[in-house]
Amino acid sequence: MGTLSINWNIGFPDWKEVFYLPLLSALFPPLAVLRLNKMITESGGKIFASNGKSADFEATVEKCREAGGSIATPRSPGENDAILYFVKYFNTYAYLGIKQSLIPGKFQLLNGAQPSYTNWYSNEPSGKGEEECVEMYTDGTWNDKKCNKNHLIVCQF
Ligand SMILES: [Ca+2]
Repeated sequence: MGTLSINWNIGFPDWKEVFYLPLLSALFPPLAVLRLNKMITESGGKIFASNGKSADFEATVEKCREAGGSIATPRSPGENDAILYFVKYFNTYAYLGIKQSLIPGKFQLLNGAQPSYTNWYSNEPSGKGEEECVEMYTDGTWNDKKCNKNHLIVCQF
């Protein structure tokens, strides 16, 4: 085995490739190149990746799960920036792993936890129950939005 590459047409690398990424990218030039090209970003030990494709919220959650990760969920300014990199690169908003709770206008992580970090655009969230998902704008701020838009798939591992 001399080379190792990720087939972005099929999906994301599986968790083993991601887990051993630092080692692998030292050993296998293609991964190092991938990293150099910033198709993968990191913050605080968390890895974020995008395949440049778009999907609605539910499909994004599913694609990320299939890839062995989960939909990107920023918990700090650094993680927000790591996701923002892709949003800017592909110039496409991305859904985040944050959703409206049972209380209209109140948002929570997909596991039900309260977000410890938020980056709402001014006067957002504004949906008053009509906008259950959260999208990231190209300046990194957040907006509550309906879940059926075609947005950039960004996953975390
Ligand atoms: Ca809104």
